[in-house]
Amino acid sequence: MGYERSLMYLITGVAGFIGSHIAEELIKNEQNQVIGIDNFYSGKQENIDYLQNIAVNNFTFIKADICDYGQINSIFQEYSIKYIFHQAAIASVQISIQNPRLTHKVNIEGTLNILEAARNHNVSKVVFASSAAVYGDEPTLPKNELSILKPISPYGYEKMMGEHYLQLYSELYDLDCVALRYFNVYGPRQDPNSEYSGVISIFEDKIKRSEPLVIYGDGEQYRDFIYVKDVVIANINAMKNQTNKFDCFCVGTSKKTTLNELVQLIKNKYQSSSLTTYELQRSGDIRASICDNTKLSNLLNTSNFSQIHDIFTRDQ
Ligand code: UD2
Repeated sequence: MGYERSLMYLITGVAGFIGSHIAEELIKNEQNQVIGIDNFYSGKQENIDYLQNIAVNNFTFIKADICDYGQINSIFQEYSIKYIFHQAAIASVQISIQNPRLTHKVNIEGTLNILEAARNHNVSKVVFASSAAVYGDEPTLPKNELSILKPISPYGYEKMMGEHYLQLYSELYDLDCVALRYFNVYGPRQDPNSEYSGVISIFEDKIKRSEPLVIYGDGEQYRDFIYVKDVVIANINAMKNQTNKFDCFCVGTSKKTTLNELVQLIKNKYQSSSLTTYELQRSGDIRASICDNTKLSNLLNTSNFSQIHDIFTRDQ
């Protein structure tokens, strides 16, 4: 291919929520060549259509499955990929509990396939979508990069294993690797249509349909909600900035929002009078989740993250 290898990116899971936002940011720069892959397990064709519309001949989509090493290897043979954002996963705690063999295959073997392709084709750096799920319900808060890992679902365990594989590849094969532990990510294009979708997308969808909002538990549980555009900035800086051979960052805002506060913010935004009902706490629900993002703030050279209060008092 006639492309400049130094600017060739691969995004796995490019049709998904976060992958499509990373692609959107990268293709704004015409110097960047972006290859995106997805098997549409949860990704959406409409996200690919959107990216193809805004790209200036610098975005190539290939339908491919990270579980198929032959297919992945042939993409690396064709394109001189230098940087990988590995977002593809089955990102559901509940599916992992129901079908751990399936999520193991995608989240661990699929990740290993990407690392193997990276090793065999001289990739410079891999940035991996990890998750706060690696911490499980170990109660010490706020979480930081040195906090104890105690996953309580196959999904959390698979993300932890993914991180361990990245660390091994950095040590054994000199591949630069970064794991980003996403806290609760929200923003445009998040799919509201599953029972286990992000709570913000579910609540916004329900308000638009004038349906009642359901809070599981007393609503005083809290999360560290981070806007997807800040997650994109974290990804791009983790890729471009100097990091340790293997490095890891908590990707959150260090601010907590309770579910009750969230409901009020969303209702105010849409001037909605939708009912809120309270139901039993969801099994396996974690009461509190918040990170200390000092390390990420140092990487980004700012502690100025979008705050949920600001996002919900202006248009997204
Ligand atoms: C997040 C991640 C999950 C995993 C986990 C690790 C998302 C979407 N999920 O799960 O992949 O990493 O963290 O800890 O980021 N809720 C309601 N009503 C609803 C939906 C949800 O009250 O209609 C509550 C839910 O019970 C929970 C909170 O909202 O207390 C957040 O739920 P979530 O599914 O958005 O995210 P979470 O933190 O359970």
